[in-house]
Amino acid sequence: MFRPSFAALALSCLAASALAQTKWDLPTAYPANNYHTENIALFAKDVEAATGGKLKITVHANASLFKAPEIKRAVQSGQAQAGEILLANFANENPIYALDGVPFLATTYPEAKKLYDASKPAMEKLLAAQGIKVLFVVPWAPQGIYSKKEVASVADLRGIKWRAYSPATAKIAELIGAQPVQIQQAELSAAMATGVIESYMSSASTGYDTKTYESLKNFYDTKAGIPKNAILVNAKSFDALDATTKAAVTKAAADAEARGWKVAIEKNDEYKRLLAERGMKIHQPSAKLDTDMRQVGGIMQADWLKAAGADGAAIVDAYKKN
Ligand code: PCA
Repeated sequence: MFRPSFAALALSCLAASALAQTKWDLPTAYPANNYHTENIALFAKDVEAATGGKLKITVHANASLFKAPEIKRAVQSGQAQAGEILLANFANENPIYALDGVPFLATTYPEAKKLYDASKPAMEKLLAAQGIKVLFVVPWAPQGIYSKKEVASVADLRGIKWRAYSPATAKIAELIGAQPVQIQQAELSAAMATGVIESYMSSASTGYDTKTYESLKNFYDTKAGIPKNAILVNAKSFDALDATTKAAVTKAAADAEARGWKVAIEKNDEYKRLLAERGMKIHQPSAKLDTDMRQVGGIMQADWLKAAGADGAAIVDAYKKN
């Protein structure tokens, strides 16, 4: 009679659990030491621990698997089971994605959270129609302006080369008369070093991650809005999981969202301090620069409302009421 040895049994168990393991790739466009990526890595670790290794999520940082604008399509088509996107990058697909890129609509974290809550159902519905489920959403820091030269008003930005990362940041350039160049964060350091750009709008964290202080010396803390990243999963990949694995993913995602907002808020001042330590001049915008930028925001808010129609107006009303 065949009696399997303990070793053989152990081996076959191992083989069975290896077979039962599901593997997801999760591309992101930001560096491994950015708080968004660190938060995603913790999410992956939590999922692996909670499922006893049944679901393994591999995070691919710094646009190494897909470039920022390609990640949404990769998740939609299942080329990657999961991925992180900057919602505002997809403004041209639907105005709902553009909402947090509209300057001065939400300038503080509590406002950004309210704007998120107001837009969440519409955003999730839109993505669900494309076969995508939202796992969690985490904010960047308030957007300021980096510039090689000192800037007293937007007139000082006229004609200069301005890096844009989204349709909204390109539109800002157009409205202030700067020359927009679309460059994703992974290529930003090189673009600055070679003089392809002289200014851009982004967060203190991106300035730090890209060593902007080596090329541009001024940061104007305009707090022009708080864009967000969303971590997405292909709905079919999610639906293929068993119930306990699904529950583990959902729980880890909720934890990651809460942790991500907390860390984002805590790190904003730290990033500005780190920039200053490395030679960046952190300026409060002059009254004129602030007024000029708010004027740009007003135009873009009106444009957004026009593009987003009654559904958009309802979201903004709900946001302003809360
Ligand atoms: N950093 C990203 C998007 C928004 C932000 O703060 C970037 O500059 O690409």
